[in-house]
This record gives sequence, structure tokens and C-alpha cells, in this order.
Amino acid sequence: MIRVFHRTSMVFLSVIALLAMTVGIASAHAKIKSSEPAADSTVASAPTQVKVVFDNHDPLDISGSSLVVTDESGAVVDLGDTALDKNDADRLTLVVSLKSGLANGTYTVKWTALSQGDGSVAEGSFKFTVDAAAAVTPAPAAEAPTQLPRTGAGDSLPMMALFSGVVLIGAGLLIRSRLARVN
Ligand SMILES: [Cu+2]
Repeated sequence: MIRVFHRTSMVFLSVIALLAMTVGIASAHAKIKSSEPAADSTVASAPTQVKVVFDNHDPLDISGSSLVVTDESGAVVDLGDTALDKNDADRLTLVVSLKSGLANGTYTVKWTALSQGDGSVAEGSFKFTVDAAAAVTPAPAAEAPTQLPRTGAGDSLPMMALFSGVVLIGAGLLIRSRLARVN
């Protein structure tokens, strides 16, 4: 009886331990530490690459790791050359090149990170926005002329007319007095 109980409790404890380990490992799988462009950021010029630095228990295995960047229509805008950043000795940084001259808009970076240690795969996504100032300026500038004269001229025209009238009357009086003097 004691032996059976012992065995059962060992199995029970093993299951609990396994569950705890699984949960522990799951929460420690690769996650983003930082990125360029940063998640949810807006950049003023089109980036030429996306770099993602991961926080993970082991180096990343490039065979199962990738960055895929898509535009708002879902079209892929990266060059499919995801690689480990050679400058990161920890092998926790992925880099992918982007097509040149990306248009203004919001882009999605979908990442997949395969861990060398336990072969676990983590994935997720984040967005960044390209908003070049030059492409934004013309819109508000085009609206301005249609509104300015209406309100501005409406107030200043009567004043201008009044001022012109005063000047004309003044000039007329001056000319009349001069003519009167001559005669
Ligand atoms: Cu893991």
C-alpha cells in the first residue's frame, strides 16, 4: 500500500513539475527586446532595413527565424534576406533588408524566432509607420487659399474703402483750397 501510494504521488509530482517547467519555459521563450524602427513608432523617412533584438535563453537558429515586412495591402516589402546581425555576438538580433523608397503608410513586421537551446518557436508582430514630412505638407497648403480671402477680405475691405474715401475727400479738399487760392 505504501509503495503504491508512493509511486502514485511520484507520478503526480512529476506531472506537476513538468507542467511548471513547461509554463516556465513558455514564458521565457524569445520575445522582442527592442527594434529599429521601434514598435508603434513613426519614422520621417523610409527605412532601408528592419532590425529586431530578442530577449531569449539561447541564441537564435537562423534556419527557423525570419522577419517578414508587409504594407497595408499585405504585399511583402522586404527582400527576404533575414540574417543574424553579425555585430551581435549573442546571436539574438535579426535583420532584414527593405525595398528602397517605401511609400508613406503603416507596415507590419511579422517575426518568427527559433531558439537553439530547446528548439522552441516564438512568433509575433508589430507595426511602424512611415510618414515623410515632404509628402504631408502639400495637402494643408492647398486648402489655405480657398479659406483665407473669404474671412480676411470680408473684414478688411470696408476698412480699405473707408480709408480710401477719407484720402480722396482729403485730397479733393486740398485741391479745392489750392484752386481757390489761385483764383
Ligand atoms: Cu524556449
